[in-house]
Amino acid sequence: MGAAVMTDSKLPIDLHPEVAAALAARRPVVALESTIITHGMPHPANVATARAVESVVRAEGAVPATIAVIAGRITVGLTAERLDWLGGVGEVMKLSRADLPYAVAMGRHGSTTVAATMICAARAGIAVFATGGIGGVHRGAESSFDISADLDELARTQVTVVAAGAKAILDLPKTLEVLETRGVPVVGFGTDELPAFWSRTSGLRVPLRLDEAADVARLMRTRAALGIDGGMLVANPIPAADEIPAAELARHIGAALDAAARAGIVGKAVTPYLLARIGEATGGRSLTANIALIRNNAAVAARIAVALAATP
Ligand code: PSU
Ligand code: MN
Repeated sequence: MGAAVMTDSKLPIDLHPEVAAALAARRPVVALESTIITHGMPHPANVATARAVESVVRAEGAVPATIAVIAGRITVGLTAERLDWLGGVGEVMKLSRADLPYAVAMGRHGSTTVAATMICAARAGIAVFATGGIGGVHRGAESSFDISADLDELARTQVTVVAAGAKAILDLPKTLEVLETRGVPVVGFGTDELPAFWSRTSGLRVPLRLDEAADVARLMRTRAALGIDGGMLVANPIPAADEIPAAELARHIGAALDAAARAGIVGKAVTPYLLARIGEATGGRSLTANIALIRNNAAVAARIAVALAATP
């Protein structure tokens, strides 16, 4: 399972030897989250996708570091055995900033959301992270107050997150407003529009645009040089061949939201519930699109990490 490397004497964090070696040599590393494995996709597509995403990162010349909490230890870079186990184990905690320390303190297993993965990546010294889509402001947040902790984390933790925007089940205009308010740069990668997860377009303009991984790396260095805390969102649209048109999805999203309301789904259960309902409603097409977009994000994240490692 790999020797433990303690990066801090008090922090129970284990870096996979390959990840530790890459970080020590300043070679490119990409963090990957695990909530998408335990709560975002059905078994066994979840495990196959997690493996495929790691391969994509490797093919671009970076080392993948999938992050999860295993028996209270923050594990940065899962072995193949552990990835298999996590994908099939069923009930594990979905960890965000609020509950990551609980899982560590109590020796629990947990998968890390975007927020918790950012925290762990930052502690390990990993600057770039790929996911599918970040959490954001939910529709009806004006009454439910449901706003993902991912947004706050982007505002405070210095990790660059490559995602196909925020998940289309959310209120995307409000999500953009919160990111703007909290000073999080939202960079369209090769696009002027905020991608809408399964679709390339949302009708919303992104405030910033970059077309090259090297320019994203340069922006990261400049932010660090300015002493600006917090991360940034690189919004990378799903490849055109894999997208589901937004108009077609709108119906399914509406139905899933209605079903969630009727079933009284709240809190952490909302996003996994909606993703599962939309998967059923689209006959698995939303899952296929989700797999395509996360692979695409992993490739871009790896290129950014490579560019970052190349410039002193
Ligand atoms: N990207 C995906 N599928 C997912 C997620 C991201 O393609 O399931 C997860 C991430 O872990 C993200 C979480 O942090 O969904 C958002 O959950 P919530 O809305 O409860 O904050
Ligand atoms: Mn929420």
